[in-house]
Amino acid sequence: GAAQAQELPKLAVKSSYRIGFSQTESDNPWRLAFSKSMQDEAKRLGWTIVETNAGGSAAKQVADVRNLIAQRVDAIFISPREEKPLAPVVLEAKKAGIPVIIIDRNVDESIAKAGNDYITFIGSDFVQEGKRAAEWLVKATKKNAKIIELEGTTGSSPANDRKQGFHEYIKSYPGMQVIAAQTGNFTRDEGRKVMETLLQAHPEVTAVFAHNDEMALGAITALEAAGKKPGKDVIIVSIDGEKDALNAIIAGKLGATVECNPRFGVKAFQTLKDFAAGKKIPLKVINPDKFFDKNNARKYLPDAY
Ligand code: GYE
Repeated sequence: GAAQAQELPKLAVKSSYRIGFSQTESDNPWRLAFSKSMQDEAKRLGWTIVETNAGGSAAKQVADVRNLIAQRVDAIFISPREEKPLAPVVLEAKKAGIPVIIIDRNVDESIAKAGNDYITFIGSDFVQEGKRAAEWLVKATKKNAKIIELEGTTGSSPANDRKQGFHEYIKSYPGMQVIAAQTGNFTRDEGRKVMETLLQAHPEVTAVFAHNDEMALGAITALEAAGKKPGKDVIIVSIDGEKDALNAIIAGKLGATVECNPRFGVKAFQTLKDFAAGKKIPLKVINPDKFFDKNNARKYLPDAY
C-alpha cells in the first residue's frame, strides 16, 4: 500500500548474501582499487558479489542495475556515473523490494532520497575536497594565479561538487582567476588532449586545478610537450592520491593532491550488515580524507594504488 512505499525494503539477517555491485567504469587505478576492495571484502565474508561494469556509459549502467534487479540479488551497491540518469533506477530497485547503498558518487537527491529510497550514501565530501585543493593553491601561488580547471565527467557528483567547493573558496581572492574550464572526463588521455588545446589559447596559464589525478598527470605531459615546467612555471593541484600522483609529487611536478579514498569494501559491507540487523544508519557516511604533498608523499607511497 501507499504507507509501505515510504519505507526502505528490509534485508533479512543471513550468514551470507548475494550482492549486486554496479561499477561505472574500470579505466583508472582509482576505480580498480575501489572494485578490488569490494571483491576482497566479499571474499573475506564469504558473500557472492555480482559486479557489472558500465564502461563509462550512464545508459549501460541503467541497464546493468535493471539486470541486477531482475536477478533478484539481496541488495545492490551502486556507484552512479552521473547524478540524474541513475536516480530513477534507485527507485525501481526500491519498488522491487531490493535495498540499495550508493557508494562513491551520488545521485540527484531531489529524485532519490537517502533513508527513504536508498539506505545511505558512502563516500567523500567532494565540496570539501574542492575547497582543500583551492586552499593549498591560494597559498602555493601567493593568492595570484591564472588557472585552467580540468573538470571531471559532466553531470557527475564529484565534478559538480569539487567545482563548487573550489570556486566558493577562491571567490574571496580576486587574484585567483579561472581563465578556462573544460571537462577531461576524469581520464588521463582526455586530460592531456584538453590541456594541449587550452594551452594554445591560454599560454599565460600559471596553475591547474584538475578534478582528479589522472587528468593532472595528462596535463603534466601536455605542459612538458609545450616546453613548460610543471611544478615551476605551472603549479598543479588535484584530487585522489594515486601512486602515480604521489610519484609526481616526489618528482616536483605535481604540487599536492587531496585524498579521495577508494577503499570502500569494509565500510560498505559492514553498513549493509548493520542495516539488516536493524541498526540506525546515518543518511550519509563520509570518509575522512588525508592530504598529500611533498612533506608526506614518500611516507604514503608504499600504501598507494
Ligand atoms: O576522483 C576519479 C574517478 O567518483 C570520486 O571518479 C570518484 C572519482 C575519482 O574516476 O578518479
